[in-house]
Amino acid sequence: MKALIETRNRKTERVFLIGVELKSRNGNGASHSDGESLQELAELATTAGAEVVGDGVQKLDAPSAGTFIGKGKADEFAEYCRRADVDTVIFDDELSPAQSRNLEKVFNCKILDRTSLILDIFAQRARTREGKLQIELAQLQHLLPRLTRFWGHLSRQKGGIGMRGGEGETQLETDRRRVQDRIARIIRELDVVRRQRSTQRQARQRNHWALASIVGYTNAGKSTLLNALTGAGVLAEDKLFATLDPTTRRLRLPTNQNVLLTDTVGFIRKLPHGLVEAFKATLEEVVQADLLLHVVDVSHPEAEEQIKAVDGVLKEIGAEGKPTLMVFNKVDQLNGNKAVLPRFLERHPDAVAISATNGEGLPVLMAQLGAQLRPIREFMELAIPHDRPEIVARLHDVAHVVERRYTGKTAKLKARIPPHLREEFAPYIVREVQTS
Ligand SMILES: Nc1nc2c(ncn2[C@@H]2O[C@H](COP(=O)(O)OP(=O)(O)OP(=O)(O)O)[C@@H](O)[C@H]2O)c(=O)[nH]1
Ligand SMILES: [Mg+2]
Repeated sequence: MKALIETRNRKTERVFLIGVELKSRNGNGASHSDGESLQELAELATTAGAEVVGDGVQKLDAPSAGTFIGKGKADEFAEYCRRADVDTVIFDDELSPAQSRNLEKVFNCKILDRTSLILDIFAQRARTREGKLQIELAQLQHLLPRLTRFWGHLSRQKGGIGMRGGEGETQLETDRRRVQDRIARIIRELDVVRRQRSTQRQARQRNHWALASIVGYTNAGKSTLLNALTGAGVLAEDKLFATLDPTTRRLRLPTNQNVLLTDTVGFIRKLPHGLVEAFKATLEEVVQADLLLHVVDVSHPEAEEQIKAVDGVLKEIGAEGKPTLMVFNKVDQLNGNKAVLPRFLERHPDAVAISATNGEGLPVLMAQLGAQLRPIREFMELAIPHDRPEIVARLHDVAHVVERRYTGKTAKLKARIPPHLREEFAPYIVREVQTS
C-alpha cells in the first residue's frame, strides 16, 4: 500500500502539526501538557520522514464537530501553512472522516491525523509476513470510511475538478469494494500465518520454560535490554517503533533457571484502537507470559505518563494484573537529576534500576527475575473430582497442563498455574513438583 507520507519524493514532505488543549482532558487529573504530546507527534512525523516546519495549539472546551478546531483558528493556521509552503497538516488526535474532508477544504492540502501517521510508520517498519498483513488490515480499515477524501486527492492530482461527479462516484464504489475484498483476503491469510505461529509457540511451551515478555513505551530500551541479556542482536535505535515483530530468546539465569524472553512492539499514548486489534495476535506473547518486564525510560520527562499509557494498552489486550517487574532503564542518563530515581522508587518500591547500555543493575535484575520466576517453575499436582468438570476446564484455560489422567476416583492433573491464580485451585492441589 502506498505510504501516506511521501518519502520517495524528490523533496521532503513539509508538515505542520496541530494539537488541542481540551479543558476536560486537563481537568481530570491527566497532567500531561499538550506541548509534550506535540513534541511526541513531531518525533513521529520525523520518524516517518517528514520535516516539521511549525505547530500550533488551540485551547478548547470541546472539539468542533465540523473542523475539530475552531473555524477562525483553522483559517489562521491555513494562512500560515500557505505562506510556509506546507504539504501536509497533521492533527494530534483522531479526526472523523467528515472533519478530515472539511479541513482539507480549509487548508487545501493533505490532512492526516495521529492515527494515520502511526499506521504509516508501522507500514514502513513491518518486515514479517504477519506484521505486514496486520498493518495493512489496520490501514485499510482506517481508510475505508475516508475513501472519498482520497478519491478527492486523486482527481485533483489529475488536475480535473470536473472529474468528480458521476464517474467519480462509480470509481469510488469500485474502490470501496476493492478495499473490502482485500480486507477479507488479508483476514484469511492472517489466519493461516497465525496458526503456524501458534504451533511454534506450543513447541516452545513443551520445554516447560517460564515465559517473560518485555513490554514498555516505544524507545524505552526494550530491545537494548534483550540484547544485553541474551546477545540477541535485535535492532535497537533511537527511533519510535524500531521493533514491530516479536523476538524470543532463551535466557539462562545464574541460578540455572531457564526463561524465554520476548521483546515486542512498543506502546504509545493514543495508540489507535484498530492497531491494537490488529496486533492482538502478536501481543499474545504478552498475554500468555508468566511475567512481564515493564521497561521505563526514567530519564524521559513524561515517564510517569508513559507508564500509565502502557498500563492502558495492557488492559486493552487483556494482560492486566499479570505479575510485573518494573525496570527503570537509562539511569546513566539521569546524571544531572538525582532526585528523579528516588521519587520513582518510592512509587514503585519493587522496581529495579538499570542501564541497558552500560550494564549497571543487570545482575540485580537477573536475581529479581529468578526470584519472581521461582514459583512459576513449580508444577502442581491436582486431584479434581469427576463431578467438577468446570474446574478442569478452567484449569486448561488459565494454566499450562502437562499431564492428565482421568482414570480412578478423581482426575489427576499436573499443571503450572500462574501464581496470581493459585489461590483459586488451592483446594485441589495435592503436591508441588520442581522442574528446571
Ligand atoms: N543512555 C541510554 N540509552 C539507552 C539505554 N537503553 C537504550 N538506550 C537507547 O535508547 C534508544 C532506544 O532503544 P531501543 O532498545 O531501540 O528501544 P525499544 O524500547 O526497543 O524501542 P521500540 O522498539 O522503538 O519500541 C536507543 O538509541 C538505545 O541505544 C540506556 O540504558 N541508556
Ligand atoms: Mg525495540
